[in-house]
Amino acid sequence: MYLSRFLSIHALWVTVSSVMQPYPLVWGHYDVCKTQIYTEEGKVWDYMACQPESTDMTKYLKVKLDPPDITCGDPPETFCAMGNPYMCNNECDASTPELAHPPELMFDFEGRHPSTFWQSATWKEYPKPLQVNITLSWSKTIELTDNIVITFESGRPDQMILEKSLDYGRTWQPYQYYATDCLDAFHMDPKSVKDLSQHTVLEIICTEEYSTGYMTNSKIIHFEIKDRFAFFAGPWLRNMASLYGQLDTTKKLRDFFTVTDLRIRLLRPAVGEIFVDELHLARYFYAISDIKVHGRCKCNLHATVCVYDNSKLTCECEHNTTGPDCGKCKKNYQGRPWSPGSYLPIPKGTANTCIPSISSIGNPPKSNRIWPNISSLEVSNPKQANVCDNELLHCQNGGTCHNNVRCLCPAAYTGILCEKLRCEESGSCGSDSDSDQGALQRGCPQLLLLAALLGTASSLVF
Ligand SMILES: [Ca+2]
Repeated sequence: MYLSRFLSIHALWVTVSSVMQPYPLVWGHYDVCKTQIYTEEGKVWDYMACQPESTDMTKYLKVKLDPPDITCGDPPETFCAMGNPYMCNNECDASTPELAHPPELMFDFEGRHPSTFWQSATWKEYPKPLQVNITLSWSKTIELTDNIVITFESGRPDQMILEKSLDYGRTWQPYQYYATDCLDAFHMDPKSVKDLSQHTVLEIICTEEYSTGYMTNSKIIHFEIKDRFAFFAGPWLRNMASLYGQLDTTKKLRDFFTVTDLRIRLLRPAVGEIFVDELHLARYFYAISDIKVHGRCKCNLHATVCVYDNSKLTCECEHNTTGPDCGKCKKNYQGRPWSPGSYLPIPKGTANTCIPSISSIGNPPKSNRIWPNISSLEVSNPKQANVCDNELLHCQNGGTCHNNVRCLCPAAYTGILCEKLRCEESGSCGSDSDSDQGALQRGCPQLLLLAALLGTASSLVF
């Protein structure tokens, strides 16, 4: 009986929701690019910002090793057992499938025992450094949505750099340094992501958290995407509106999570002691069983589908846009300059569709601004650039845009776009004793509903 009542309520909700179009049934996912609505002029399309779902991006990458012949087994060699450095009769032989450790074993399905893994040659040329670059290429800009996780089968390296490229491998920037001794290896003070803040979230740090020696049990290295999101969306990523607001207004932040390639630079294998044991150099090598990279194609909020065809990812562009990233207007749709979609206003964003060219009326209208140009994350000094306007970047919750540099928020709200409840900052939301009850009653239920809806998606979809 309860089930049938639930189903009828659910059916009613679906009916009400359909009538209430244009909002898609699920808010905050940006999974619909357009929907038909009824207006006084009849049926018309309503366009909204949209993006592909977050997915396992290792299915679409190409892997390259440098030096190319660094994988063990050609010629066959022996190495010491993991965890027992004095049992050195294990064999790696590239020509025998059971004894081979090729690079693709870093990306196969891991769930059986024992793990499958890639393994390098051993450090037999010591003291010449044993260094390996592992490059992962997508030939497409992608946006990372979850932690990069590298699982070692050997000890975690004493020194390693994770790097990223935004231009298909032409130039590289460090993402994070990893070392047992940051000062010694990279002349950097050790830090962890927890030491960062909203204002320093883009800082490149060296961490000692993941490099503790040869014999430790933990084999995992993270690059912490979610901890960085949490500076804006809260520890459980509930306040995604705030994160979306920041990603929209701060190009540098968005670019930080965007890559075309990643490069893992293994600079010194796990030694775990002060001196390298020169009599047993077969103890030292790199072995990786799994690499996880979650993300989505970057389609500038103009597509929900990204197809993999001929070993290449391409956005299926909507909103009259075209190009691998939907980065320009289609021919005959250049009536105004191309612009990416916007996450704001929540929940369905702004599509910024390309409109038909007006070839008969001279020059097309010029847009004042296409993308907000905040040059740093110092949002406490918003005079640096446009923060809001009345077209693309709306102040939320009844805030008004003041000279394009800041939102004037109602008393109950705060944040760069008035997206945050002031009571959240003081931790008094929902408290009966809160003096600003009126504001609470107006604001909290609406925001909590939004937070709940977004929260269901936050584990996978950012
Ligand atoms: Ca594997």
